[in-house]
Amino acid sequence: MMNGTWKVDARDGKLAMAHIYVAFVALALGGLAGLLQVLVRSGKFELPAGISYYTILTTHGVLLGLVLTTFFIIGFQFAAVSRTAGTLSDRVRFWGWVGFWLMTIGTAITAFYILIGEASVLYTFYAPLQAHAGFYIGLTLVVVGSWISGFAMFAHYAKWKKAHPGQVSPLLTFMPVVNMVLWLICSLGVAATVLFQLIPWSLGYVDRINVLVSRTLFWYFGHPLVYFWLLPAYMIWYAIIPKIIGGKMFSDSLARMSFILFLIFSIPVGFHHQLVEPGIDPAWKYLQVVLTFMVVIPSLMTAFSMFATFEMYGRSKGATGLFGWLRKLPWGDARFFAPFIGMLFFIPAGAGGLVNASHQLNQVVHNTIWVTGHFHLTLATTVVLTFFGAAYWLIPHLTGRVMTKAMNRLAIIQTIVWSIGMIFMSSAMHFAGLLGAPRRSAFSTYGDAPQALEWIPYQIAQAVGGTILFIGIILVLIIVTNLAFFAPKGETEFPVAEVAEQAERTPLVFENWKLWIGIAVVLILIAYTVPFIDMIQNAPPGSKGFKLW
Ligand code: HAS
Ligand code: CU
Repeated sequence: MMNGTWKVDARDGKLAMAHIYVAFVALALGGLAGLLQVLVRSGKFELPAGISYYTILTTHGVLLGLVLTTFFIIGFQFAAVSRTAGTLSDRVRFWGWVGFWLMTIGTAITAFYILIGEASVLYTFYAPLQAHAGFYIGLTLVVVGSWISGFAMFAHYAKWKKAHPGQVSPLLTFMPVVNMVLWLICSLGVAATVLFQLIPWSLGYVDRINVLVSRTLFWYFGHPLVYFWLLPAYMIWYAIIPKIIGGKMFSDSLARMSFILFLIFSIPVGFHHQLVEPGIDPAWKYLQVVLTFMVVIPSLMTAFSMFATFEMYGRSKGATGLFGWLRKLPWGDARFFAPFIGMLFFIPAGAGGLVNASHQLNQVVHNTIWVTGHFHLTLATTVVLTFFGAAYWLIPHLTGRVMTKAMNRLAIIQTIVWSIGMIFMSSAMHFAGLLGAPRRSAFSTYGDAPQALEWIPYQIAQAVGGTILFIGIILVLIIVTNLAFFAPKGETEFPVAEVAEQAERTPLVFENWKLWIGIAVVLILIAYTVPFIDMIQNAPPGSKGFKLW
């Protein structure tokens, strides 16, 4: 079943492609918004027709942070479970389509309210900023749709397990299941604040909102959200890249263990986004920072595992010396090159994350554009370049086409353009942030204050980088359109790696869901119960809604 010619069923392919189309449309529109932002922030450009900077910024964050990611991930995961656990049943596929349409309709509703200027509350929609209720209702549909798709994947997994008693499930089915369990547990938090706080408040049923509770529920969701984005990139690194380079996976067990560690540790850590927030006892912040450092471990395991895979492969091809194996890697293959550059960027990106998570250092960088620099390395480079690299084989596999040499070359150029653009933009953001430049802010010289004037060269570098990145977006859209509609017909492999011979057999314990979900729930209760009770018992009167745009 693990052979290279195994194909995703055409009907499952359609479901996956539907998600992928929406993802890339979101990339096109969200990328355009991003271009406008860096131009505005350079101070050399003003938005026409009285459009608000914050409307554009909300469009950008929602389309790229929430829509591109969620749609690509669910599409990719449907393809992955179909490829490795067999064709979806009609029922599972039907529910997959229900999920898709709910998410798409929800996205359209949310986008409508953002574009008419009724919801310029940014992608984190922090209270007391108040959007039109339609914004929150649209987002609710997106989340409910994603739950339905998650349950469809669980049902597919359960069917496989039933047909294969006592066997370890395929890695690329196990991993999507972990990711959807993670997503399900964490999105309960955002569902709670949206349904019980934000919607009644925006409809005027209640006048005031408990801001701290709503932000806490948001970050209970918001941090695992970033791992929901990251884990599909890790699926590609662990289970697909080794096959693309012609090697083997270092260890199946290690990959599963790192995913389980993400499931356990990625939720009880939301306070690291609230370290400067009053109303949370420092002891509880401390506990959640410790847990944040725990969730770094599976990323370090991943780094180790990737190095091991590359080195094992290089040495099997006769490489010598400490780094000789680097020369044996297939640099000319965009399916490898784009994700590899993503890995490389994750080294400084992850280091920046450790800075953010350190309570004292967070005082320096919080709410500065440093943080924006951080997530443009993690999400907009590491994760996104990996997704691009996957699209280069996934789309032709699903549409029955092949990538031409010319398109592969363009994809290599795309990766280089992206890297250059991001080095300019993200470095400038990090430096400007250290000098105190705020995030979530339109261009402002604060009455030509000397400190604000120091930021300007960096904001111009940001604009240069952002413009280069926009060219990168145009290039990837050209490639994706070609692969979906114009590339020559043919067979493209959906690569799935095999495990190295010397690796240990995978134990079944990784699929003891009661155990892992149980531990996750216990840690969540330990990390959140007392501070949450505090927040409710000592609640201030609450805030009315504000529309500051
Ligand atoms: Fe983060 C803020 C801490 C990872 C995304 N983060 C954000 C926000 C986003 C985001 C979107 O503690 C902004 C939210 C907002 O709007 O306010 N982050 C961390 C930590 C990690 C981390 C500790 N973040 C991510 C990932 C993201 C992401 C992943 C998206 C995908 N982050 C924070 C904190 C804040 C924050 C605070 C709040 C800041 C504030 O004050 O507001 C860790 O998970 C990072 C661990 C990663 C590593 C790197 C391992 C390296 C690997 C690559 C190996 C390379 C190879 C190739 C094999 C330790 C795996 C090598 C080859 C050669 C030849 C060299
Ligand atoms: Cu976080």
